Amino acid sequence: MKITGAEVLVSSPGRNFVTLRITVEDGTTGLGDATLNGRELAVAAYLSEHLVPLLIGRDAHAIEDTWQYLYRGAYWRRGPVTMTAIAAVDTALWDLKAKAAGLPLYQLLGGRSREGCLVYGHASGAGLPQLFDSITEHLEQGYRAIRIQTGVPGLGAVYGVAGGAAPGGPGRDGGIRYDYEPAKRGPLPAEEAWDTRAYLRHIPGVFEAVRNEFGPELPLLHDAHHRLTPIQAAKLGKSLEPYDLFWLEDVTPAENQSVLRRVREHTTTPLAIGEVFNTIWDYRELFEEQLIDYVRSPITHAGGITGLRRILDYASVYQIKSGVHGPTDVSPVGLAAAIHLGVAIPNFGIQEYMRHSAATGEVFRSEIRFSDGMLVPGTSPGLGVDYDDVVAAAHPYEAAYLPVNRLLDGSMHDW
Ligand code: CS2
Ligand code: MG
Repeated sequence: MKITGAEVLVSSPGRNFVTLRITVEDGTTGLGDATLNGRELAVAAYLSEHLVPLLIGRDAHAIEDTWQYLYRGAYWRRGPVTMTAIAAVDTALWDLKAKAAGLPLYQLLGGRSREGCLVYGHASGAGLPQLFDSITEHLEQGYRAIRIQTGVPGLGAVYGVAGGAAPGGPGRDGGIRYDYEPAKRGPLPAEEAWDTRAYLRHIPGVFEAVRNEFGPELPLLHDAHHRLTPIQAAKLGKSLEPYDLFWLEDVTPAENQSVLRRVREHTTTPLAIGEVFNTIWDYRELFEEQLIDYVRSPITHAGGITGLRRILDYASVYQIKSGVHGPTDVSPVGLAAAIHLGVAIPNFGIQEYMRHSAATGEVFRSEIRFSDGMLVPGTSPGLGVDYDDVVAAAHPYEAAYLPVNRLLDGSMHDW
């Protein structure tokens, strides 16, 4: 099955996406998600200038050899741009292989281990009334697990909180009223202000109020988004123990993996880390010292199905489960790949699902369905996603950046 062509497709139906489409000699195509939020064109160029020329003429069935060829052959290994580009190639080749076999992709990954992938949605609100309204809306939509993010008294915009969502008003494209798109279009990143002490004082009361309103059973998640020192993370994890979180995410920047030992010493709140990681090497200490409970890497940024599958098999040795990243900057192609892998692996935990806009759904026609709080794959051969070039062409790329974060004294902080 010789590769005869590969196109790098950039479109922006409300937000930027980069998609790789590989074509083989009989005209069949496979899709891969190459979207790296805020750095999309870096991956597009890496693909079009450096990887696509290497793919033409290769056997599309040789997925592992292609992965190793692109990983080792670059000499300059790892990193989000490289691994997102490799992920796109890998996912497209898996899509092609499953199409050649006439099977939905999960059948090539071991077949179903479960009916569907339990998902969690993103509820948010500047204050408790909006947050409660958002949680109620997600429950009414059928979500069975919910991440909650709120504003912090004294601060303006903070991560994860949809701004300007008028309770009762329609959401973007008629979707969830409180959905939140972090990347803002414009020539420079938006600047946000942060005060960790105000945040640490505020969050436990929010979870107490949510538990009082919605009861003890509902799985609740929260994302600290890399902003705490290890001892602050320990303090937060300990303060949230009475509220029995499903997980607390990205409590502290984890380039230095050993700092999670300090957090683990103080709290039993489950920890999820890894959405900014992109290789198995980023997890070694976290796994071998049981420092986390869920792996956050998405297929799109972890070297594709080949890369993430290897990471999750390694994680299963330590009873660590998947918690695959799934905000709207993972495209419907990357999300579909996550669901095909998620229904098959033995250590599935939960899948993030922030609904894409209707405009995105017109560019990417996906068979993945939301049903009974789960995402379920379709039965078509491959990923079950088609890309509409005509609709995509109506949405040209627009530069957009993730915000940056500064402490109240003006010094840079983690966003
Ligand atoms: C967040 C992401 O979904 C999450 O857990 O951390 O929304 C993250 O902020 C974005 O993917 C950044 O592009
Ligand atoms: Mg996160």
